[in-house]
Amino acid sequence: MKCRICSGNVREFFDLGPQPVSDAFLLPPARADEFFYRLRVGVCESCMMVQQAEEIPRQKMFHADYPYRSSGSALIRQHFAAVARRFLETELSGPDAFIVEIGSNDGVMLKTISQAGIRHLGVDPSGGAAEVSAECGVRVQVDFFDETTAGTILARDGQADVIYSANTVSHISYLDSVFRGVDKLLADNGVFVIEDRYLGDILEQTAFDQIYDEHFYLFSVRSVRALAQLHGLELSGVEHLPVHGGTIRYTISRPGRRAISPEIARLCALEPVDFAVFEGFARRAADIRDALTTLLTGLREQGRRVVGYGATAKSATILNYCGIGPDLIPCICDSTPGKQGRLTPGSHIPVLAAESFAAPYPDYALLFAWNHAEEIMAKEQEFKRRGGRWIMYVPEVHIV
Ligand code: DWN
Ligand code: SAH
Ligand code: ZN
Repeated sequence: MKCRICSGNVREFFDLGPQPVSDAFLLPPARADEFFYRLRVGVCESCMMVQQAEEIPRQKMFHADYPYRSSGSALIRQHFAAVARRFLETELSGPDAFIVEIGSNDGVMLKTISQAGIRHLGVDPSGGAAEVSAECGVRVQVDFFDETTAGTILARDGQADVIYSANTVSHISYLDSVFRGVDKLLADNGVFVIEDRYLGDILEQTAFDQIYDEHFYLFSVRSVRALAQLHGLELSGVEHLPVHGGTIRYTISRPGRRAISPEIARLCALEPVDFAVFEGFARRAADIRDALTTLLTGLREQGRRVVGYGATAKSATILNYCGIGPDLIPCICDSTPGKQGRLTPGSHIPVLAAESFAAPYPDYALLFAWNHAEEIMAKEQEFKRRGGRWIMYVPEVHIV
């Protein structure tokens, strides 16, 4: 297997078996022709980028019915409002400033920029989410960002002071085209700021559910530094954030334009280079699978009712890798309108409205949205008060 970034040799370390499109929630009844592919990941021996073996067509994942909405979490809304305010105070404080966001989804970040009257453009192929953002006053182009899109934006709007992208760049297999586009579009002193799940945290927490179709790459400081360098740009800053269970904000700029943060070298030195670390991760994931299925089977035998909480994209990996279906988890409660009334991909568990969680409360709730544990547990205190227990599987299977 060849690296999609640097053409180096990629060593596979984890085979998660047949997996569906993680956000393809099905209208019942389930159909026999559902799309599956074999999810395998490896690490490049040269640039250290963790990546999938097989690419699936981008239109299968991102389209008018893509259901995820960033604004579904209050903490995520706060996070992106703070990101926007910081840009407004710094990079966007000059005259006629312009920001482009790749993967703007429902406008959770650009809303604040738009309210400040600053020139902006969101680019996102998910038409339904884009519609929501347009209703919030966000200017959006329903498109996949790549070199061609960048050319169109440049000709129409000019260069950008900031190109921002959260939880999206890792979703794009064709990063060569994206970086050529960024190189065209970015002003000389501009910044390309990427926020994405951090490989270091994923390995440490054995959060193997962060591996699914959309997460084509798992970024580390080493691999993003190599990626920027390959495209004539420079990684100048990194910030480690708690969002989504562990995120890094990478600041990429033109060589020599910004001071290089010492945090880059510090984090790189902590990152794994030994293949055994990746093999150990895959072994621990298999242990989690065994412990979780044993626990759920035991609870079923005792006549306990266990429901799921949060029909995340991540849950597709857990459910399909562990072979968990409606016999063990009869339903998953979720606040996203576009997921409710549908079946989870591959595992065919009905998704119900968040309100049905209390009607009546189950004995146990399996928390698939573990990255939002604090927010959800604060909201669902009554469940605990009535004797309900949360089942967690990160960093290992445990009950709280
Ligand atoms: O990277 C990605 C991130 C940003 O979002 C995408 N590839 C797809 C998606 O991943 P995910 O589905 O794993 O994201 P979340 O944020 O863990 O999803 C949380 C789910 O839980 C949503 O479906 C909404 C739901 N939820 C809920 O029902 N009640 C969330 C909260 C906070 C709640 O209170
Ligand atoms: N930035 C938001 C949304 C992340 S979900 C957040 O952090 O919460 C990933 C988003 O990337 C989806 O809305 C999807 O439609 C979008 N996306 C996928 N490929 C893209 C591409 N090539 N260009 C722009 N957006 C893309
Ligand atoms: Zn490589």
